[in-house]
Amino acid sequence: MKKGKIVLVMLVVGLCTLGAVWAGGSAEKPAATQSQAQPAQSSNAQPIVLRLAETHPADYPTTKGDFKFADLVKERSNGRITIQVYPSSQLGEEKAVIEQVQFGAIDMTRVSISPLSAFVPAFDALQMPYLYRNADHMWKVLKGPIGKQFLTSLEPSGFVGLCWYESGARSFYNSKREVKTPADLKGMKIRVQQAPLMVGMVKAFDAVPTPMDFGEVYSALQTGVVDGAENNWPSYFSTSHYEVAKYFTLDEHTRVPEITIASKISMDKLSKADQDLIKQAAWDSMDYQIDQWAQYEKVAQEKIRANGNVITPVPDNSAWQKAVQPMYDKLSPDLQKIVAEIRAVK
Ligand code: GTR
Repeated sequence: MKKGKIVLVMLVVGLCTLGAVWAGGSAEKPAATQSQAQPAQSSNAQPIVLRLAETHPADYPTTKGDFKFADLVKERSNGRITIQVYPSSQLGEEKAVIEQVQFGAIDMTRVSISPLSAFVPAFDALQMPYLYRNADHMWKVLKGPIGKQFLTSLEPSGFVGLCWYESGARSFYNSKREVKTPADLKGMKIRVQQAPLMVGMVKAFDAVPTPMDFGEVYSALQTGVVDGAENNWPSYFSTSHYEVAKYFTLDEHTRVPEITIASKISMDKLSKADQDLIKQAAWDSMDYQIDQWAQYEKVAQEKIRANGNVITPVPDNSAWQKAVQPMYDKLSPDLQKIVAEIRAVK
């Protein structure tokens, strides 16, 4: 081969490589060999690798949902699309990860809608305290037209909403004393997710909100930087917060759905067929995650009780509900309308 031809072949190989990376988000290597012997293939046939950030460890039910989602994508694309799940906050804490998803540095993430609401405030309407009658009510909302509308509404903010996951109900826990009524929370320093709504909620209980990353809460509880926090049974257990904050009050003040989102920048690089395949696979992983959640929640609860933690039941939550009522009054008329629609779902 003449020198000029060799340079040309190298150039073509180089361009194909670039093209494939462009086509596949933070995609992987293209097949450089195909430039010579085989006919050119459409960008659809190139391997695509997408990175998904997850804050929880590999055995946590949301992460199991992520793996299920990745398996479905791999299977349905005949191995062409890989979703690499990075558990245990390897790619960063939720707020920073959401920012990176927004500008396309991370392709996907599974997060709580609380930190997401700092970017898309309308999501407050889906996480108001004592909004849902129970988990069934929440799932009717999320799987129905309201939930689907919320997923779609993310696009102008740079995200593509893929699916919802279960996250149980959140309750308060602390290292200081048994909390039986909202008045017992008064003055306590409570860690919250980085979301204005959560800050407002803790203030509504006359406690002192301290927003911080999830990964910092254990040592903050241990060193007394905060007196308490709030979360569901599985997170209280998997983080070992139950070992440093033994008082857990079953006030179940809110159900905050989990969500899987993709970067609009990453998704726009894919064909419409691949986007649809990914969206459907995420949606189809939901029931598996809900089932994993139920199993893990039961085990977490048993282990925490066996550890001797002080678990305080709340048979009548009317005082708790009353404390957060002003938060509803302060919502914008648009969000009040959505809240009314959610409540009307039977
Ligand atoms: C968990 C949720 C995490 C994270 C965490 C927190 O329930 O699954 O994604 O948001 O709460 O409190 O920061």
